[in-house]
Amino acid sequence: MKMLRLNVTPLARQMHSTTTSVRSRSILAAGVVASIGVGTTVVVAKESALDIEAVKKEVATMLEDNEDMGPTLVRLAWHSSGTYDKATKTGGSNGGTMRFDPEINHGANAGLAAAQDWLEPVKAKFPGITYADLWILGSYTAIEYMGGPAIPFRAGRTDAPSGDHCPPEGRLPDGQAGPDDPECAESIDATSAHVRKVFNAYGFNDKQMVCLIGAHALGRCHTTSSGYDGPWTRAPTTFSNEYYRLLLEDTWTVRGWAGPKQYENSKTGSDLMMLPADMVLVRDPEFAKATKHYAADYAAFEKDFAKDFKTLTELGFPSRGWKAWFGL
Ligand code: ZEM
Repeated sequence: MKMLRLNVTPLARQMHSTTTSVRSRSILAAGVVASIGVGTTVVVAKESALDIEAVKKEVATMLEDNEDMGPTLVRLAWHSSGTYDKATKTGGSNGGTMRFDPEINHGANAGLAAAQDWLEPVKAKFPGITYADLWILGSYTAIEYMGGPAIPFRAGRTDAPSGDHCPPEGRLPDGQAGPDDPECAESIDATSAHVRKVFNAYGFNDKQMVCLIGAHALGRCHTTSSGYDGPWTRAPTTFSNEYYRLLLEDTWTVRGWAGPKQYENSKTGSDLMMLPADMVLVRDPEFAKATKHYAADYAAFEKDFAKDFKTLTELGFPSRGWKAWFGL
């Protein structure tokens, strides 16, 4: 009996497992039969990489044509994952349920049908990958493309067959909680409590929530989607810790306009924005500790973000131990 040797680096192991698990559903016929240990037979792909690398390349080519898609692809993955509820072990990225009504029509998901459509040509070219996996892989590709960390991808999410599997609305955070005046203490407390409640329900602590919200270095608010308006940073398609630095160093005042309550910078222009939920990252003392830490140390942010975003996007997608290596 031939033993399969697995003396590879951790990153290579991840890539190996993704390759085999995607392949096991898509181009199994191309595989070879191998045996591991006693009496266990698995099919291992013969060629390397269907490949996750080829899918990533396809997404990267799309981003070359329109780099503004990058942040929205990150948001697609976040919203498909941020429906997880640790208490009931429901929701999360497994299932790709945001394809269906009612989830696609949840208020928080406004604008994300377009992001799903962008990935359709990739899905058409690589039908072996599930939507649920493609959305997460798309976000990892975008993060890397925008200069952020390479996040090891684990494939194997399945697509739910219908909207019957959608999670309930209300698990994703709102831009503000509590009284309408975001300057009052009650509103600041209520918004911090809201952010904690939402992220605690996924299983994250204060430092992890601050780290994940650091994704607001990317992209912008669209009045046509959330009603809020504008970018958080001046380099919205570059992964960075600029968001924390701006939160701490600029002066933020409530913007006088007809839209929902949001802040604008007043020290270095009035071209940027913060949500009330962003402002609690400096106004809440515990959150502020993490904000200062990440503003001062990009390497720490990059490292923690890679880890926390992987955790977020694997919520409800349980590790299957050694079997995951072989797509079982
Ligand atoms: Zn966001 N986010 N988010 N976020 N988000 C928006 C856009 C983006 C909150 C929120 O209300 C909003 C996380 C956490 C939280 C991104 C990533 C991540 C928008 C604007 C709003 C209103 C949507 C629009 O109009 O298109 C709140 C309240 C959060 C927690 C308290 C986490 C965590 C994220 C990833 C890890 C990204 C990349 C965008 C930009 C999307 C784009 O299309 O440009």
